[in-house]
Amino acid sequence: MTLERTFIAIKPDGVQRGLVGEILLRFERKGFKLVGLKQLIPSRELAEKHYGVHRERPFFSGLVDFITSGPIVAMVWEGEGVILGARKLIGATKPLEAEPGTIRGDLAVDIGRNVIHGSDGIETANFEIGLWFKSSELNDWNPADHCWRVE
Ligand code: IDP
Ligand code: MG
Repeated sequence: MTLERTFIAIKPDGVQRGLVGEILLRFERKGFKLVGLKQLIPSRELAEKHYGVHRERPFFSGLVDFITSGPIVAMVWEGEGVILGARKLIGATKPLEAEPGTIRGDLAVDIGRNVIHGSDGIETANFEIGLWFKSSELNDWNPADHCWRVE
């Protein structure tokens, strides 16, 4: 396993439903490290770049409408294997197929309102982190309980 960073965003439905704390808790409790966090209403240009791979899909414009409809909480989390680990915490894209215990499995039913985004691989993570954050918005720091974590 290598030390990685991944881009995670709580989508407008998660913010509107008051799920920000619940979601942050799951990542913190797991043992991942928060290195960047901000709330913003994404521009259409930013949302279209973020979901560029889905540009030809029928749901694309509705997805961009939704993502730009209100504040999202954008984050970067760091840890060993955090990219796949975060996808496991998040659960399957279709919330009804997501396992109970996952964020989508516990908190959502609709694929168009599935609460959270997570990068799906190293290249995507690097692209998305660079798209949403300036390097000055990301912090290198060592948790005070560092010595209790497995090296
Ligand atoms: P992911 O978020 O699990 O990585 P992707 O396949 O990358 O899933 O799709 C991006 C987002 O687009 C999904 O989270 C979901 O909100 C939306 N989406 C994907 N497929 C559909 C669909 O068939 N109908 C409506 N929205 C969809
Ligand atoms: Mg995806």
